[in-house]
Amino acid sequence: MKQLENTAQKIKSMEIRGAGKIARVAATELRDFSQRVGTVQLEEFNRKMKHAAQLLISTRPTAVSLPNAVRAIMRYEGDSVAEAKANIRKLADGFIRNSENAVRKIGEIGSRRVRDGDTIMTHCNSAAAISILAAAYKDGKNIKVIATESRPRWQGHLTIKQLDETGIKTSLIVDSAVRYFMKDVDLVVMGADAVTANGSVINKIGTSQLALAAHEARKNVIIAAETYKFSPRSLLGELVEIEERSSSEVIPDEKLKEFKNVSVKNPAFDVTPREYIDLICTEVGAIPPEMAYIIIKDYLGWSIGDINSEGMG
Ligand code: RI2
Repeated sequence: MKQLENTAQKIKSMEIRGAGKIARVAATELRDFSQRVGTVQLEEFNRKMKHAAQLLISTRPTAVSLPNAVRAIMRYEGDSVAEAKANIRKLADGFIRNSENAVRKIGEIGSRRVRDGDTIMTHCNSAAAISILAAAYKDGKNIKVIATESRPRWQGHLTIKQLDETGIKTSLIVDSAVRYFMKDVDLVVMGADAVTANGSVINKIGTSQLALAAHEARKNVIIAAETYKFSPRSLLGELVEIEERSSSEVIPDEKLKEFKNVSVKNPAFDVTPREYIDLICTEVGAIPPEMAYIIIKDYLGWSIGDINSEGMG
C-alpha cells in the first residue's frame, strides 16, 4: 500500500509527469501492487485492485492516458487470484511495450512531415513530439527548434535539455513570445494529454494560443498523440476536466498573503479546437482531427455501451 500511495503522490506532485509516462507508471504500479496482494480470496483481491485503480486515476484528472491505461489492465480475468495476477502481469507488460513502441512509431511517421531546414516550434515537454523532432534530425534533416519555457512548471527546460542531448540547435523563448517568433516558424509540433471524439486537443496551457498564432500565420500544426490519449468518455458528450493546480506554482504563498484582493488562477491545460490542427500523428497513422472518433471506436475498441458499463475514467 505504501508504495502505491508513494507512486500516486509522485504523479500528483508532477515528480512523475507527461501523459504517456504517467500511463506507463500507473500500469507498472498496478502490476506490482497486484503481485504484492497477500489474499487468496478473489473477491478481496478484486476489491483491492479496484481501490488501487481509483487511487491512481484520481491523481491527475486531465490526461486520459491514465484512466485508459488503468482500464486496459483492469480488464483482467481469472478464476483464482493466481490466474488474475498472471493476467494482470501480461496486460500491464503489453501496455507498457505498446506504449514505448507507439512513441517510436510516431517519431517515424511524424518525421516525414518535417523538411530539411525547417524551424519547428514546440511547447511544454512531450516525449511524442520530441520523438518526431529527434527522428527527423536522425534522418539527416537540418532542423532548428524554438521551445517555450512553459510556465509555471518550466517543462521547457526539460525539452531544451533533451534536444541539446540529440544535437538539435534550439532557442528557448518565454511563453508570451510565440506570436513574435511565428514568422520564423515552418511547422509547429506539440503533444496531447487528451483528444476528444470531435478532434479537439487538450494539452499544456498555452497550446491553444500557440495554435491560434500558427493558424493566423498559416503555419501547420501537428499534434503527436498515442491512441490511448483519445478520450472514450467524450463519446458520451462528457467534457474533459481541466486540472486547476495550486496557486503556489505561480506565486509563493507568502507573497500572495500580502494582497487582500488578489487570487490566482492556474489551469494546467487548455483546449485547442480542431480547426487549428492540421494533423494528429498517432502510432497507427497520421490522421486529420475529424477522424478522432474512428480511433476511439476501431483502435481503442470502445463503444458507447462499454463506456456506460465501466464507470471509470
Ligand atoms: P507526452 C504533459 O503534461 C504536456 O502537456 C505534454 O504535452 C503532454 O503531457 C504529453 O506528453 P504535464 O504532465 O506523453 O506536463 O507526449 O502536465 O510525453
